[in-house]
Amino acid sequence: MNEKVVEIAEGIKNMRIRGAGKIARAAAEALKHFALDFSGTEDKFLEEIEEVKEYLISTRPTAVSLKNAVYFVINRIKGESLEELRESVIKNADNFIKRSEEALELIGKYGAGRIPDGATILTHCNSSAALQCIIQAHREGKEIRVFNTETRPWFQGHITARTLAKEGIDVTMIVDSAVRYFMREIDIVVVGADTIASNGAVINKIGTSQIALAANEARVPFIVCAETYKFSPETVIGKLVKIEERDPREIANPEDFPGVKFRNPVFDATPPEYIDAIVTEIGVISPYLAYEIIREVMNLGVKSEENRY
Ligand code: RUB
Repeated sequence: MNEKVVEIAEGIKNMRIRGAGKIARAAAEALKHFALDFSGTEDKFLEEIEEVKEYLISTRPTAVSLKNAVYFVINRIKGESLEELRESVIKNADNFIKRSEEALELIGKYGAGRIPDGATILTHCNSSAALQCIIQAHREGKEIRVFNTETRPWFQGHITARTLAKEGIDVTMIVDSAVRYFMREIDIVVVGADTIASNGAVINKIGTSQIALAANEARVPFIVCAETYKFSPETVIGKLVKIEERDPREIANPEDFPGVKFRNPVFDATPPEYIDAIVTEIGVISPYLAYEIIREVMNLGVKSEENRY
């Protein structure tokens, strides 16, 4: 297997590369490296790229952005000669990365509009899309304050807090279980997404659904920032989103707790009734429009499972 592909795939597996958007762009980059470095016949190219596809997709199970990026690049391969095939993969990968970066910019602009001047925002985990909105609101001159959860067990909240502080934004980090305690101070919750199902349910970092419940109880708006490639075509044909369960040693050393079992699911699903809006690069929508996004934007032929994104 291509060295660079292995490096990227292992980086995604061990979470050196993490966050649904970054994972997607890294997978596109891996396919580009495969094409750049390949030497052999056309048939071998097409055979090996299938192996690379399966390998990349196997690295993390929950974020559909990964599959959508891989299918975006592979479903658009054109050409007969090796040169044409290679160029096509490189072009598609570059195109995906460019579109993904442009999407973030637009999400920032649209999402910032939803953040009132003087708002206290709560965010969870570390989402580039959510941060883009928050930072954009700050750059537009809005006086904002952010509470962010540390996000157990991987502490992705540390990255969020540092990023916001570096931007000069007033940020306060809290433990995940303090969310409801602080909810009375929050004006809006802004989070990202790993996958959005056809019924509008949002799968994001474990704990997101509890935050949504607390926000709903306190009548605090809850918005999700997500590129359209976070929408999952296969949920239209009845597939359930697989929730990743990671090594319990991320929580504690089981040897220190004889007789105790541990579970470590790292994502959960927030039902659409707790979500006020999803901010995408094609506009701010209701979660109930998820099916439309999948059908129109991702050009889904429900007939073929392969025909993703
Ligand atoms: C990251 C996470 C993020 C989403 C969205 O989980 O749940 O909220 O991936 O991020 P992990 P982005 O750290 O386990 O990958 O907006 O950057 O795509």
